[in-house]
Amino acid sequence: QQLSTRMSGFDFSTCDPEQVRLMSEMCILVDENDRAIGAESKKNCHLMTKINEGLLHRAFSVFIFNSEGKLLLQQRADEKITFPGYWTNTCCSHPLAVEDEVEEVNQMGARRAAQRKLDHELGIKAAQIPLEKLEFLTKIHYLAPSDGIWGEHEVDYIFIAQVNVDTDPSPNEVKSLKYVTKVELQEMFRTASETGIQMTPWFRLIAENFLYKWWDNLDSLAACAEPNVIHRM
Ligand code: DMA
Ligand code: MN
Repeated sequence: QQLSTRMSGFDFSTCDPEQVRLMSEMCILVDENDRAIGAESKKNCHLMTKINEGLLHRAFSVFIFNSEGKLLLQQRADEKITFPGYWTNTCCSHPLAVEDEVEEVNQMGARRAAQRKLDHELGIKAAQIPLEKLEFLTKIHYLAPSDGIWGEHEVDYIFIAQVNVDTDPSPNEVKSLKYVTKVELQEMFRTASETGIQMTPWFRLIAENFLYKWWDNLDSLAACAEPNVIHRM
């Protein structure tokens, strides 16, 4: 234990072993214009000390709406090392520095990563979310601390799909799921400080700046897309 603490600079000994293992996945490092410039472990990409040195990585955020127009939210598992127990959009993670997931044409790498994590986190099978069913909206560059040690600094690819899915969440990824209307989500954000419900910073940013406009246009999302823009928040 002491050895692992010394080697990693962080004591993972009380953490969920799978979440610790996932910290060695290799994320894609990018510059401010989302040009791939290398690869770095998920752990280093999310350490505030490294973020403060300028480390920036590629990520994706998926928003799934059902046929009634309700948004599927997840509460992150307590086992998550960053933002445990927080409520957030349907699914987020990172395309990895592997051949299938670095492909940039038509955002193929990020689409494949999204399909992989929708299954891994939520048990949504790829057949229910074909890659072309993910509507790519835009990219958002943001930085957000989690708890002092950990944080996010990402170029985040935003995807939306309206599809009824079957879910079977992984307990060390997802604590609970729920569908919300626009009014219910606005109420969650508005009352978060009183209810003690924690909402992830990227979800709040996206909600405050983009989400409701997209939500009103689920039938014509292509017209809302800004595929060549990186919004700085
Ligand atoms: C990281 O999500 C991605 C964004 C957009 C915040 P995450 O912490 O849920 O990643 P993972 O599921 O890979 O731990
Ligand atoms: Mn990240």
